[in-house]
Amino acid sequence: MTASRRLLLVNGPNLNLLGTREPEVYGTATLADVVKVTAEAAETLGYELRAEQSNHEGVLIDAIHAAREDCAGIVINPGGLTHTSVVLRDALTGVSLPFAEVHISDVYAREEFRHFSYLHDVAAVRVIGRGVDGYAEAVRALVAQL
Ligand code: CA2
Repeated sequence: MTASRRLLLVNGPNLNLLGTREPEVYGTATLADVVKVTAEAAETLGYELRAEQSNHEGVLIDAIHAAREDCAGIVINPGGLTHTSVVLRDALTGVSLPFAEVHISDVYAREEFRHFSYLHDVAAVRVIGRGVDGYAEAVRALVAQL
């Protein structure tokens, strides 16, 4: 498959815990469910999905850098790094791939420290507070721009 028909899905720290705790905030779907719905949305549009999750910032940066070689765009839920990481922002802008920022919960309805995103002004697409379905929405909106 050519680079133009592949997307990278990145899930950041603690998202491996999806479906195990805080269902009132994040729902009951697991990370495996997230990967499945996102891959299905991509495949429907003729794209293959590669999925990565890590609790380590450097591993996420390496995955983003690798996408430069063989992906057309990135769907990312950076978890808490959204609100803290210049490094992640620099990686995403550095590879010059369009990306969609996804948040399962409505960060604007939560604590003030979740209201700021280091990605807000550089993301091609932002999908916030739509639950796990937001990943599929992000794929569709991102692919529409490719
Ligand atoms: O709403 C989102 O998707 C977030 O990106 C999730 C992050 C949070 O820090 C952001 O403010 C919003 C947290 C991910 C941790 O996910 C867990 C899931 C289940 C149980 C515990 C943590």
